[in-house]
Amino acid sequence: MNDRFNPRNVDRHWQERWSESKAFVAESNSTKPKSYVLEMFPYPSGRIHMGHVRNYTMGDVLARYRRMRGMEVLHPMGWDAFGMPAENAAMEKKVHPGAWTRQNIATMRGQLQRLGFAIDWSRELATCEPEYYGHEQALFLDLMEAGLVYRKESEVNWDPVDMTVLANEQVIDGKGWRSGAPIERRKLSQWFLKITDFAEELLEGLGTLDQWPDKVRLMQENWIGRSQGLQFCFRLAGTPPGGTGCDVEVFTTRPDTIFGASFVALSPGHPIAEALAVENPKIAEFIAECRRGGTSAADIETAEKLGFDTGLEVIHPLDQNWRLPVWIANFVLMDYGSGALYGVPAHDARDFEFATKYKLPIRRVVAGNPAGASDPVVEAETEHGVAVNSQFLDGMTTEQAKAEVIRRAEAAGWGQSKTQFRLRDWGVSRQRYWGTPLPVIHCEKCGPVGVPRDQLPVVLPEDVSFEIPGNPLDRHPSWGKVDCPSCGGAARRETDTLDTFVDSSWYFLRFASQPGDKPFDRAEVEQWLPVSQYIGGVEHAILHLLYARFWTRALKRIGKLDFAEPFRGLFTQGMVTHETYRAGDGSWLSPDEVRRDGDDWIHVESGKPVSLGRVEKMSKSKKNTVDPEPIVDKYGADAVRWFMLSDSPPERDLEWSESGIEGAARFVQRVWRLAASPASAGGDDLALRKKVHRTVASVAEAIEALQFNKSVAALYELTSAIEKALPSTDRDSAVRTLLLLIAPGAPHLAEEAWSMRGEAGLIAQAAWPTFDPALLVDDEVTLAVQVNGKLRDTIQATRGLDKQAAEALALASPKIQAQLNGAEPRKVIVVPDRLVNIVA
Ligand code: ANZ
Ligand code: ZN
Repeated sequence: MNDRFNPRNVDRHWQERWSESKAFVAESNSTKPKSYVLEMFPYPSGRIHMGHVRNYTMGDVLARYRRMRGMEVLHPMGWDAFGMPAENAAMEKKVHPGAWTRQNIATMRGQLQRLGFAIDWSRELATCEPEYYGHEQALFLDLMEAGLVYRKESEVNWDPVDMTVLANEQVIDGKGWRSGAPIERRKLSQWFLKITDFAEELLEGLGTLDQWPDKVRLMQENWIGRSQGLQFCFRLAGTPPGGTGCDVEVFTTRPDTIFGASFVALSPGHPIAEALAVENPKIAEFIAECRRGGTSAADIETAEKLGFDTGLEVIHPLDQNWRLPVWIANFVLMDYGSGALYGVPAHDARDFEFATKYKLPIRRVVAGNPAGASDPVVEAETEHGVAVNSQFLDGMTTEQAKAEVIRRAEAAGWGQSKTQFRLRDWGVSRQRYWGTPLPVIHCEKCGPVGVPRDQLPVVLPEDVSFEIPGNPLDRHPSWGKVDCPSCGGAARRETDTLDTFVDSSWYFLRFASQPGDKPFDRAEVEQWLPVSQYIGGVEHAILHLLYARFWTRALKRIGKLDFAEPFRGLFTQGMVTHETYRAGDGSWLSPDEVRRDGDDWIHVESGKPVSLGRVEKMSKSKKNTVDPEPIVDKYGADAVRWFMLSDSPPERDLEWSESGIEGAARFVQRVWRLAASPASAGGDDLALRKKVHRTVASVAEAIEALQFNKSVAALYELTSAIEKALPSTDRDSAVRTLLLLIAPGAPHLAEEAWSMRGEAGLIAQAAWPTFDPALLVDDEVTLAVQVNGKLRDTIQATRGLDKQAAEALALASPKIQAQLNGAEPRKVIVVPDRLVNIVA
């Protein structure tokens, strides 16, 4: 027997045993209660980073724990394997995106296996393989047949030098990230999924997600962005009065401010603006100017306000003699509301900025109270109050005035109440190679036609080059040439691929069920889903989770599933952070380029002083990353796993430190020494036995609440208690229980010690220890003894002592007898298990 635990040999040994015995293969047909534990699957960027290690360790502890609790656990792993980095690598390193991706997967799979995660590798999948994306194409066709897919012209970021479409994150300060060329907005015909059909449901569904963090639900709520307001039409001046014609439709959430309107603004993409541009080159030029710069809402929000007065005027709906000028303005979004608004500079920040710049009237129509009606407006006042300078609305509260304007508009027929969502339909077209080909064929005669199902998967061609920018699918000599499935004439394939968020919108279904001939088997999926616990980074709080929720609801609507929400529990873990270091010239240095020298830091190579920066999220740009692999080699998988669990609450950031990992490694050895100590010759230790039972209860409670640091703290305590205890039967059994309790977190150590002690089977498959509730109560209590209300002694007593016995005990105390000095107590008050007060 070894006196040191040696992970170098042991880790691999147990990993092989688990794999041979299929210890973590999930049986869909099992009659045990099922539990689906899932961590967000990784993008195969090259190597595992500490964030992955932390994320997957948490899920692993839960999965292993639930298995020990007798559940059939599904804990799978796969690869979110399509995406831009593979194409960038193809351009830079001249390697095929597929080869690059598959190589990365092989490396990262090995790294994950080296950490001993209890994963059902038989269900591994990679979204870049036709065995996966072919089924995605089938699901896309299902949604298409259900009318949830459409094509529409939409703006993209166009890089005029690289001649390619850029994603929003590739536009930096309005310029292409590679070319540095100013980005233009271009219109392209693109595919959309009708997520807006589900806006109300997705919002309401948040109310059922009581095992999600509040902050994530709030972020989703804001993203869906439900607004209640009024939609109405302005008539252009000069059009005949009356009638129901609609010249400029607007949406407002503040109909109460209608008498504060001072202009109407159209989006540069508004049909009226475009029609005017045909006649007027100045307007055309202005629109072109607005198109420069990124398409993201944030880009538009922060850009300087630009406007162009069209010279047109509209009639105020509540005053036939009142004319408002019609402008074209860059801050009006084409795809929100009606693509037009009326501006109220006094009560909207953007309108205020615009009106100030273009010298348009600023008229107060809301005040804190009626007396403030003529107070000057020095900045936009967006708070609610009472209506002023607003004719029949004067004196009404903002809410009353809103309702009154809507009532009048509806009664007179010029407008109607409207619920507007900020959520946009999901544009899924990407003009890229490394993604799921959209299963559509374009025919001159028939229009876009879905690829017949017996021709799926539409496989990406392998023979492509990335020498020239743009989408290689567009240039491929033969891949795009096909016959129209409907008329048989010559047609061409769609060359757009799907947004990779589509791939991650249903992978959790495919993990649960993997038939060859369809995306999933409904009955099997329903065995496992909803996912019991989903764990991942908060950076996915909005898009990924919303898209997955939508996709699930869409499949439910078309009768392919019977549940609406895919993830019952959600946990968002904190980041792994590290100190940062900078050389004298300001450049970042990595942790292994520096060394500590007393309180100072030195650059190893040059010997020059280094300044210590803040503790920040590990990132390549700040060079403060620590590669897990050499750490695992040095300390073993269990020490790394243990450190990931121990130092901070899982939702908070965890600072990586050398001392932290060393502490974890020492703990592993301490447990090993206890496990290796010889069995005793017998004897009881009731105190230790109680400690064990309490620890069993508290570790289970902490793991179930995902408070891993608390479970670790309880195990540190138990370990110390065992170390201090004298040999006894209770001590032997305490060691055995300790091994079971650490098994989810430090599984290699636990298995090795388990087998060394001659226990049968794998500890990974052993039953979680039970506890006796009677032993949880501490039956010693501390009684405070007072004389005339002053504390004079504390005494240990058995819990539940009756009043007489407590009184006798208190009076027997030498300290109390000294206090009483022979006097007879006049009265004794006893609060059971707490206090004895003697009045003398
Ligand atoms: C008049 C008004 C007065 C407005 C006021 C606000 C404050 P939310 O709350 O986000 O739904 N708006 C309407 N269509 C727009 C578009 N296509 N692009 C940009 N802005 C648009 O925003 C609704 C408000 O945003 C609307 O209410 C409208 O301005 C503006 F004191 O109308 B408001
Ligand atoms: Zn055709």
